[in-house]
Amino acid sequence: MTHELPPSAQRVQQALRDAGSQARVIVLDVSTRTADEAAAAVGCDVGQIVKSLIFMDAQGAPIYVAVSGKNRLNEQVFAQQTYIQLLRATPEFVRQHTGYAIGGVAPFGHISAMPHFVDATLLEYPTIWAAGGTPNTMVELTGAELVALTAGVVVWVS
Ligand code: 5CA
Repeated sequence: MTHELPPSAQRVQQALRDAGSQARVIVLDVSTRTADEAAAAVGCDVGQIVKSLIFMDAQGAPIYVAVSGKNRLNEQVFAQQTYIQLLRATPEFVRQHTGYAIGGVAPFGHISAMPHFVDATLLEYPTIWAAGGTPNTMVELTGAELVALTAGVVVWVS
């Protein structure tokens, strides 16, 4: 129930509802801070976990990339498709632009508008699981819904 969600997770739930999504953020009683922990907590393949990675572009603007939990993003492969050079972000940069702490970054409800990219691998599964705003909340949705809700550009990341 929404009123039981922590504030960051409520923000995710509200963003989903505002966008017309039926997806529901759930609270787990174990850590979902890493992709492996998240997969174990919800009982899915690690490839179904959405790693929400925040980078900086060459101008210092935030970029969001949703990466399958079984993939490691290769910056060269990404740049070949997008012409965007991804630079590592600090935890402070992540929080400043998303409003979420690392380990709980959701694909929705960010403080700053930013371009979204989605790993094509995530579209291979019937459903996927993303962080719900905190390191013990998750939300299940389809890859197509992730793409539609975030206006994400689908790319290969590895
Ligand atoms: N809740 C889980 C599954 S949805 C989760 O958030 N996983 S995650 O992969 O999206 O978040 C952890 C990611 O944060 C790591 O993959 C890593 O890219 C990034 N990260 C971890 N430590 C740092 C750090 N010190 N600075 C910047 N990014 C970091």
